[in-house]
Amino acid sequence: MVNIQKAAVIGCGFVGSSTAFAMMHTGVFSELVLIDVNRDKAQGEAMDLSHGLPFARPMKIYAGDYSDLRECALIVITAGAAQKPDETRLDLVHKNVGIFRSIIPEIVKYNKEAVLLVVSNPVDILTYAAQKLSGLPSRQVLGSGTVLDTARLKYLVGEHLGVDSRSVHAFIIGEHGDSELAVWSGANVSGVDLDHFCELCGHTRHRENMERIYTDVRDSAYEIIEKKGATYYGIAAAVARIAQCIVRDEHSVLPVSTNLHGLYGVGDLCMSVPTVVGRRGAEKVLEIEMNDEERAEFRRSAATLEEVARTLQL
Ligand code: 6V0
Repeated sequence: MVNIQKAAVIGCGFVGSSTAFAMMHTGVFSELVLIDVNRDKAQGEAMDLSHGLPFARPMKIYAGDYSDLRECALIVITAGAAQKPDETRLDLVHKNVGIFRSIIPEIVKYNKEAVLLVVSNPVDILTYAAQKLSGLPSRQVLGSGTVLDTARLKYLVGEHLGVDSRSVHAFIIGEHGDSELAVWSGANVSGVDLDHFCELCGHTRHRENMERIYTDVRDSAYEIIEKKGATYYGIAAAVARIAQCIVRDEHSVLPVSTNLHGLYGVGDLCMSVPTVVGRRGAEKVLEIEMNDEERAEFRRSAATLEEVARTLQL
């Protein structure tokens, strides 16, 4: 039996603790378990977060161990090494797959019903690893994928056009990393085709501007890491949004990382594409329209990940 309002965060570093903070403020959880290999860190974060509870909704936040995962409906995994300046997300792969080899069996020992939400990088490869290592149905194991990158895209397009980023409908898909792509062909502002909206705003050099925005999105993690050492608030907000979709069974469409199982011509591999997210995890993967150029870029992104996945022996 799971308690739909009980969740856990494994890994209480920058990302895990910020995610716990964002989840606490959604008001939809009654219990949040924090687990870290460094127990003091988990305890310190739990204390600090709990002191903010008089300003939030009543719930319990505590440091626990794997047996406390019983009854959780959602387990968020942010444990692992983070990118250093000049390191790509794919550089982290062997270190973090090693950590997942110890964490995932512990999770399924106590809970086979929770949705596992992978955040650690490289998120697509680690989502795939978590699917294989857990043996759970693949829809039950998803990654935060390009939900953050898509938020960055919406924010920058919104700034460029002077509109609320929530009115911008566009997706970054593929790898959460250097080979990701923007699906400009389907982008719109509340139903108005993006090119047309740009013209209405008096913007010329559309392609050049969108190219710049895409590059800024793709490289923003590098820039933030260069300036402040890590990224965590944006991803925390993205994870809290996904967590809320799961707990409230919202069936929202989000570009989470999920196993494509042959869709888009991609085999047994996790990548981000728009997906219906609800109580059972990645409930339906959508095959969206793309132009030929985007399709070719998507295939290149898949090939990058396939090459890495092949080396892992999962
Ligand atoms: P951090 O601040 O070093 O925290 C990592 C935490 O994991 C530490 O507290 C460790 O003690 C803990 N940890 C390590 N091994 C284990 C283990 N076996 N069991 C339990 N806990 C463990 O890193 P940070 O929080 O900045 O980043 C965490 C991960 O998130 C990294 O892999 C990042 O690359 C990744 N990010 C993913 C993003 C995304 O969009 N998906 C965005 C930002 C960072």
